[in-house]
Amino acid sequence: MGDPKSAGAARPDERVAAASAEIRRTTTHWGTYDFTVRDGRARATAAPPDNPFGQTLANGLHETLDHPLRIVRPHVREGWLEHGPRVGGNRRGGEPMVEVEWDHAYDLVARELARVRSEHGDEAVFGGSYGWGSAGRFHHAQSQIHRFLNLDGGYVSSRNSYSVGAQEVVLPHVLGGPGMGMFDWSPQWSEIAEHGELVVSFGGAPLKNTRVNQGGMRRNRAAEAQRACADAGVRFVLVSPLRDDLAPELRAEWIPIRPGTDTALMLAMAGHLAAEGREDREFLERCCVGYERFRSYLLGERDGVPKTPEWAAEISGVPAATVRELAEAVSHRRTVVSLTWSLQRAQYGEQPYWAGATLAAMSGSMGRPGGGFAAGLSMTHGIGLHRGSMGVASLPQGRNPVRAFIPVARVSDMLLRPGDTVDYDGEVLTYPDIRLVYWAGGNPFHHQQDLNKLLRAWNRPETIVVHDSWWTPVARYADIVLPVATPLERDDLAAGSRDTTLLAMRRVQDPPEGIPTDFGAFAEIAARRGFAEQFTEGLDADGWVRRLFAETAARLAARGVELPDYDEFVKLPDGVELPLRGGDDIFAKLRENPEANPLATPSGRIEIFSGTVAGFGYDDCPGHAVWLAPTEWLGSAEAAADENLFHLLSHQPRGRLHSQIDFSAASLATKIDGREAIVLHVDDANRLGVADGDVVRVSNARGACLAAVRTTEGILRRVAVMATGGWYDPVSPGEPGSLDLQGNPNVLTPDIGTSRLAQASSAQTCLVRVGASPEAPRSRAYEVPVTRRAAP
Ligand SMILES: Nc1nc2c(c(=O)[nH]1)N[C@H]1C(S)=C(S)[C@@H](COP(=O)(O)OP(=O)(O)OC[C@H]3O[C@@H](n4cnc5c(=O)[nH]c(N)nc54)[C@H](O)[C@@H]3O)O[C@H]1N2
Ligand SMILES: Nc1nc2c(c(=O)[nH]1)N[C@H]1C(S)=C(S)[C@@H](COP(=O)(O)OP(=O)(O)OC[C@H]3O[C@@H](n4cnc5c(=O)[nH]c(N)nc54)[C@H](O)[C@@H]3O)O[C@H]1N2
Ligand SMILES: [Mo]
Repeated sequence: MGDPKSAGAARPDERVAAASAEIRRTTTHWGTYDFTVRDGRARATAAPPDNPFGQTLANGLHETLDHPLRIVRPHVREGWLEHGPRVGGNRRGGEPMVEVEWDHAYDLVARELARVRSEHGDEAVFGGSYGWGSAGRFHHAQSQIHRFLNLDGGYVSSRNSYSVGAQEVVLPHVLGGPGMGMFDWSPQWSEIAEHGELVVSFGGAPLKNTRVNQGGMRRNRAAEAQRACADAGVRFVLVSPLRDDLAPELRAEWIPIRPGTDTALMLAMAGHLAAEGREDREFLERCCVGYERFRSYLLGERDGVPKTPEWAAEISGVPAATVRELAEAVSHRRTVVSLTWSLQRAQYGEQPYWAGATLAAMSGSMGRPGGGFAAGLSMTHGIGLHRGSMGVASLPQGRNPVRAFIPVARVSDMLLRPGDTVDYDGEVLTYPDIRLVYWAGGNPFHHQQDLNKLLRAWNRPETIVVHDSWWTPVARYADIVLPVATPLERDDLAAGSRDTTLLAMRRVQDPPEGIPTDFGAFAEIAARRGFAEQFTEGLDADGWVRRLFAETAARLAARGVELPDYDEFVKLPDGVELPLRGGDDIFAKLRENPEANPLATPSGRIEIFSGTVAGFGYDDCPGHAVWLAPTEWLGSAEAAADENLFHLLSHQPRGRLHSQIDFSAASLATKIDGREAIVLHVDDANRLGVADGDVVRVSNARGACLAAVRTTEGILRRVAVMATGGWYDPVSPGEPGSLDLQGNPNVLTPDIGTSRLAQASSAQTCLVRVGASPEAPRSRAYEVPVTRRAAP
């Protein structure tokens, strides 16, 4: 195996012709790839020949495996190793990490779990462990950690997602069903191509977002599916601060809008339809409840403010004539009201979703083919391509005896304010007193807002255990790090969500010597905790993958679909194509017969007004869609007084998945001199006296980072866009408030809930000051942190 730090990594263009070379195919969240393997090591990465769009994020993938940033031994933070766990004031991230023996590391984790559970109870363990992890049904990190912690006595969990946290909570009240179900109820691209006439796209459907798909994908088809709509003559209107949010091939009209004001625009479109009597009265009366009450709000009968195009123009910056024209078009044409997920990742993020669903219900297109409401078309690859799922088996997680949970984005508040209460979807939750945090497969130093607040919160628990494969930010900020195999070093079953291929993931190479999978590490700790047998059920990883395959085969057989024998299946490079099940078009059925096909809302209808939500009495999320001015936006007095204040949007990166392998060639190619870019309008850059490539300081009261300027004319003035996922790289690691050199927007974003209803992330509600930076120290995000060996 050799020293992984010196193992020569092949160049991406090195297509090996040697006779001993072998091609191995496996799947990642960003696609299926062929690896050239020689002498047991991966030498080159390529997309399968029939997937020309698939290469985007693969560039250099094999080079990440034997990279110096790989963690090859367990490590313990120096202060923790020498003085043991302590409450509060820990210096995580600011002390050297000390290499220890595997047995020692496993013993430490097992003893610490035992101590915390006996001294403080099972509610003192936080195992929410949010994160995308990797593709694979068995080695899925969240399933593994949750199964492990459940058998160990349970854990405080987290609910909902960063992706769609507001939609998941509000839409069940409005449209019924699980909030995630909305993806399968949305009109699909093929239906839009066939029947649709107009797509009004709030925030767009950027192709960069279709480069990823949870669980993987066999072929990238999103670009062709979108283009088929344009070719069929569907008109696209892009309402977004950023012109790039729709592919140029769609020839969209671009309506720039102030961030965070889409609700006002939608309400004014609805208000225009109401004032003109152009709404779909028949559908509203038969299939919806609460329209009259909403209508009186639109007309200003209750608050004295009619929601007119002029009113919305003032708020959103979209000219009144455009609002009027758009409203008319929506009511005349078969229309999809389409929203990106990022609209809800903002303060009052419930509102654009409720307003969008309401506008669609008024439009005449809801429940008709190729029309209606779409929540997240193309936000990951499969959404809009397929409805339903293949129904592949997953690892059973068991039962969690601990009831306490948090809305996922409230993690810092939980750690900072044990015993305090928080409103959530009609409940009052109490934050538990967390002593031990265990994370596998996620990176809170990527995903959480207000990283300086997170750091203060992160320093409170007694012990933090992390599994990761590289020196990622979350690994650097742990007390005990257990390095694990990467997905390219495991055999598994891949089944992407809303994908149609069941594929064998074949390990491309073995992990560095001694490195276990997450499963292997948990099995070792389970043995020390006395429940190895329950955790493994006597199976090794191969046995488990075979069991999941057999279970899948049995499920499919019941649906009349036959799978080959497992040993035959793993040899099929193209896997098996499977039919999807589930994913009804519930709105078509509702329109057809609401009595026979009620929605899963209290009334069985679309709840334009929800008595349930109104009954919660939340001032920040009343009983129907409303406009509420956010605390940070370009319409604020603060922004009006200072033209160097910008609205910062932090969107998904085009060169990687979140923060994963941020040091890869594909990710570095999107940076400028190893640092994240900030996109500014040319006029703004000129006014600030900065040009392309210059380093600027981006700051507000919460924090500051450096970023490199990239100018364009395709952005609304006074808006700045940064990609998420650059590895947090503070000048003084471990010290809250320290300048981040990499350009991680989450040192700037606010950590506030969307509202008392969903408490979801509000990352997009963020004003920053941008100014030239006299100094531009290099980012050291990809340097190996200070480590040492334990004294013998
Ligand atoms: N400002 C701002 N912040 C955001 C967003 C935004 O739009 N703006 N978007 C939010 C959204 S939608 C999301 S989904 C989150 C994403 O947040 P995360 O899902 O937490 O981000 P990832 O970078 O995917 O983190 C995965 C981590 O797990 C590790 N890993 C991968 N596979 C495995 C495995 O098999 N085992 C183990 N043990 N580790 C593994 C990776 O190395 C990485 O450190 O970010 C959110 N944060
Ligand atoms: N390449 C790549 N693709 C990904 C991911 C990734 O990490 N990398 N992550 C995946 C994940 S986990 C998720 S949840 C999805 C997220 O999907 P989204 O959340 O929808 O994606 P974003 O890229 O954050 O935002 C899309 C666009 O919305 C626009 N926007 C932001 N705020 C506003 C606003 O107030 N009004 C309007 N009209 N537009 C606005 C921005 O210009 C932005 O470019 O993406 C997925 N796809
Ligand atoms: Mo997400």
